[in-house]
Amino acid sequence: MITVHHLNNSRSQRILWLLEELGVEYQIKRYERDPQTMLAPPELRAVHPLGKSPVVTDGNLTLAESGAIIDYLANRYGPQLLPAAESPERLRCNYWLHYAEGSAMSPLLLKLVFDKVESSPMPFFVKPIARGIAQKVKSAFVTPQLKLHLDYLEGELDKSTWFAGEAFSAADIQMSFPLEAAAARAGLDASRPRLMAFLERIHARPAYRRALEKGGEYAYAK
Ligand SMILES: N[C@@H](CCC(=O)N[C@@H](CS)C(=O)NCC(=O)O)C(=O)O
Repeated sequence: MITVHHLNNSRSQRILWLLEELGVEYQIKRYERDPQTMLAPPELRAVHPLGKSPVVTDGNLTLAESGAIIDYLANRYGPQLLPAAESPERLRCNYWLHYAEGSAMSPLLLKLVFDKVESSPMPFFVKPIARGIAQKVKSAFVTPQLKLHLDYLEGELDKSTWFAGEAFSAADIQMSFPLEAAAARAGLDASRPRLMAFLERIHARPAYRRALEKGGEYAYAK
């Protein structure tokens, strides 16, 4: 039996969605973020040393890292979510499985961190310095990088309906999280209509809705 170690409001939501798309039986083990630090609880480290979500166990196998998990589950249980082996679409699918976490998430994470620096309570005499540094990093690096990635992604969805081509695939599930995060907190809006239409399309999928019901709190499904 597949077990998804699922943290509220997190990337593991996309694993639940994948499994709903595949129609495979699975169980969920739930973990709650610490409301102050937003970190996962220490119990998750008993499953994988990094203690991050998602982690999936399947028989004797324990697997972390969303892209690797999606690749494994789609190969093992759902070839229908992978383009034909050795096709150009398969290469594209593989590209997005890596790109989502390897490239797209970096500026999003930096934005989260520097927004926190700006808004965190601190002694009054440090505040202007901390704010100044955060704003400088954001304006010189983070905001232009976010724009670069979002413009690129908008252009990619002009070439094909879904990320790997004309068919919905595992790539779209993996790409959902950076795009949902960008819409929630990094300025993705109606000025990029293809990306917004992508989010609308995935949010309307019955499997996505079922995964939401099973997963519980998930702030990014707007
Ligand atoms: N690149 C990893 C990132 C894993 C990750 O950072 N997960 C977050 C949830 S979105 C997490 O567990 N955060 C809580 C923590 O770091 O304690 C993946 O895609 O699986």
